[in-house]
Amino acid sequence: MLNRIDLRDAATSAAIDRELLPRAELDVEAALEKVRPICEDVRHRGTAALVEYARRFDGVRQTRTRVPAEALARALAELDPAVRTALEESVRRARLVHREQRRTDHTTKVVPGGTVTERWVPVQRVGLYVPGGQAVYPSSVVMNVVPAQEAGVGSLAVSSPPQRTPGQEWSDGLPHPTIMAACALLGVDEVHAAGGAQAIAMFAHGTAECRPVKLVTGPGNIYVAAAKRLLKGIVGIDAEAGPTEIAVLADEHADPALIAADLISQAEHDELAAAVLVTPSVALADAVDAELTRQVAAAKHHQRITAALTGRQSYTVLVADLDHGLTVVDAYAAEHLEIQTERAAEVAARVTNAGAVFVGPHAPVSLGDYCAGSNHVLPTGGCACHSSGLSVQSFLRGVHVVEYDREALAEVAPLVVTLAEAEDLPAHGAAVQARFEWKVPPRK
Ligand code: HSO
Ligand code: ZN
Repeated sequence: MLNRIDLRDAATSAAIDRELLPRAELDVEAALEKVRPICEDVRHRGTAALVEYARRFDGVRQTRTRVPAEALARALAELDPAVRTALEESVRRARLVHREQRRTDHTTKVVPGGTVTERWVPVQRVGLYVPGGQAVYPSSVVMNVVPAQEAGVGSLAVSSPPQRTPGQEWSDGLPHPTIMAACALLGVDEVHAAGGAQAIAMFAHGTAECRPVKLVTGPGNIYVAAAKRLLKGIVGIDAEAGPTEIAVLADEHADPALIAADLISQAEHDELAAAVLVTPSVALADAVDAELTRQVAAAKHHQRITAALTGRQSYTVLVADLDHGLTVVDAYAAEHLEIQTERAAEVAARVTNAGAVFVGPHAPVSLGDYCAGSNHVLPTGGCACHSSGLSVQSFLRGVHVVEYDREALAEVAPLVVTLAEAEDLPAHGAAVQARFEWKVPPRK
C-alpha cells in the first residue's frame, strides 16, 4: 500500500538529500494571494467583514463573533460527562508537564557591582486558533490554553470556525459545542466564532469585539498558515503548521498491526497527512502493508486515509540497519516519531530531530494527541530540526535587566571605547566616557 523508497545502497553516503524523502506539496505562496484581500478587509471593516466571510465560507448567519457567556456555560453543562472526564484528565496531565516548564528569573553577577538579570515575562495578550474543518479539536484547546495559562498570560482569546447545524441551512454561527465546552472548562471566557485567515486577521488587527493580540498560536489549514506568514511582524506567531506527520522507525521485533494502526491514526487527519515507515526489515515492511490494506478497509474515514497513505508524502524507506535508519529519521525530522525496536529507549536517546518521540509499543502517537501530558502542537514539514512544539516558553519573553555601578562601568569603559572605535561607531564610546569626563552644566 505504501510506496517504497529503497535506500539500502545509499547507507554509506553521508548526507541524505531532502528530495529523497518527499513531503506533500503545499503552495502557501499561492494561498497568500487569496488571503491578502481578506486580511485587508478585516483590517478596514472589522466585525462586518468577519460576518460576511462567515456567511460566504462557513454558511452561517452571524451578527457578531464574540460568543456570549451563556453559550459557553450551556455548552459545558450539556457536555457528555464521559468527554468531560477525559478532557479533565487531559488537562490535568498537560498541566503537570507544562508547569515544570516555567522559568525562574536568574541574576548573574558578572563582576563586583555589575549584574545581568534574565526576567521571564509572559506575553500580555494571545490569540489561540483552534481549527474546525474535517474534525473538531477540543484537544487542541487544551494544548494551546494550558501552556499559555501556565506561562501566566494575562489575557487569552480563542477563535474557532462557526459551525453549520446539520440539516439546517442557517444556524447562529457558534463554534462547535465541544470546543466551547473545552474553553469553559479551562476558564477561557473570550471565545470568538471566526475561522481561517479572517480569524488570524481579527487577532492581528483587532476589531470592535476583539482587542488585537501580541501573539497568535495554534494549527490550521493552508489559509491559516498563509495569513500567519502575511501578518507576522504585525503579530507574533508560533509556527506555520502543515499537515500531520508520523514516522515510525521499526525493526523485525515490532508488531506490524500496531504500526499500521498508528500510521492510519495520523493519516485520518487529512489527505495530505504523511505516514512514513523506516525499517531495515523487508518482512516487516510487507507485513505492515498487508495490515494497512486490512485495517484501512475497516476504517471509518477510509477515503481520506487511503488518499494520505497513497500520496507522495507517505512511504516505506528501506534502510541498511538501525544506525542508517536513525540517519534517515533525523534527516526527515518528523513531527511525531515512534521507535518500535528492541531496546527502544536506547534508540530513542540517539534521535536528534523530531517534534516528539514516542518510545516502544505502549506509547502510540494518539496517546500524545490526547492524554500523555505532552503537547500536540508540534513542528511539521521538517521544522523539527530547528524548532520545538508549543510550550510555556512559547508564551514567555526573556528580558535582560542590566545593572552596573560607577566603578564597574569605569573598569570596563576602555574596552567599550575600543570596540566602538573598531566598529567606527565613536558615539557609542562617547556615551560611556561622558559618565566620567563630561561636565554637564547643572540644571538651573
Ligand atoms: N495529531 C494532531 C493532533 C490531534 N490529533 C488532535 C487528534 N486530535 C497533530 O499533532
Ligand atoms: Zn492526531
